[in-house]
Amino acid sequence: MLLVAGAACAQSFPNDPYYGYEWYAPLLGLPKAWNYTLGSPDVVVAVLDTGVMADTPDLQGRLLPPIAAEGLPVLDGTTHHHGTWVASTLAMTIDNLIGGAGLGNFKVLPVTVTAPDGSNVSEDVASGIYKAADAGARVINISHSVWDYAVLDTAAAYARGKGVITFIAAGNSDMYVDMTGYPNLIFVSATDSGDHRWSEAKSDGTRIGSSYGPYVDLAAPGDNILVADPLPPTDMDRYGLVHGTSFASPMAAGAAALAWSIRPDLTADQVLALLCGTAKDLGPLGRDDEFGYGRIDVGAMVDALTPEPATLALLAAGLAAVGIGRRQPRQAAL
Ligand SMILES: [Ca+2]
Ligand SMILES: [Ca+2]
Repeated sequence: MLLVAGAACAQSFPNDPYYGYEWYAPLLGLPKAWNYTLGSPDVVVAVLDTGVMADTPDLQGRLLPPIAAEGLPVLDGTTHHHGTWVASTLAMTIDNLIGGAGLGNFKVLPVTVTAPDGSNVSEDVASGIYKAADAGARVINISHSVWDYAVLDTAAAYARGKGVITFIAAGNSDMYVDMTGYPNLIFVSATDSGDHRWSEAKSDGTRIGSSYGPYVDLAAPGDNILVADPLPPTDMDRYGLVHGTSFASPMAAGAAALAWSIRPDLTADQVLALLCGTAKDLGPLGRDDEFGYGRIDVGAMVDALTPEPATLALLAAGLAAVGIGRRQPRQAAL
């Protein structure tokens, strides 16, 4: 299953014209990962959001027929573009001479979890988790904050029982949030190009930035992220740069999907051990509230995966020894 893409040797790889905007791609070691796989179409990542625009040029061939949470209509993504932004962060087609590159050429399952006005309730998002897990998703991404995380965690436990990992955005309050206790939700905070927690002043003087706290498991880039934007015209015809933990979470989801693209036999526990064990430790030594176990490092993850199967076993054993495992108490819960 290890693929060595011949095109990876070409100077212009990947040939996507806006790839130069993706400062985070080399930081994450994506080109190294792409030497092994461009992402398997057998790995399905569910995007629980506002729907995804099916005519997005860079998502052609990536999208499965969309579904919706119980009682909600399937939205086509034309009114609220958030879902298309998230899906494109994850799965813009790599090296197709169009736009940018996602993390891999996975299949995306759009799952509408918002009402037509863009609002959502926790139960709808939870319903989306059950539906995505039953539809064959291997990875679930939720780029929404909700009122009741307990109902989501219960649904994510069901998904985890089927071998599915559920990633969720940490939130954009720029504040410490004293929250713990949802071991089946993998919370992702956002970093900037300096590997600091993303935090910035808005024009009205208030601040926006990644929320953080003891609930954060991992960090990933979430500032100036290239997305396909259905809104024409812009100076980057149908592309734009966005920020928020909404775009950090799909990066972590994409990293998990890349791990499964290379080694489909891995368990969810092994993939999480890989992600956390190879993440770049930032801030205070070890796990901390801003970055969790660190900023995902896809290149290091691939290094740990590819040379020797024994490396993975050692890594998982090492993490288990320090208490990282889903059956452990929350403080060590990954
Ligand atoms: Ca592309
Ligand atoms: Ca740290």
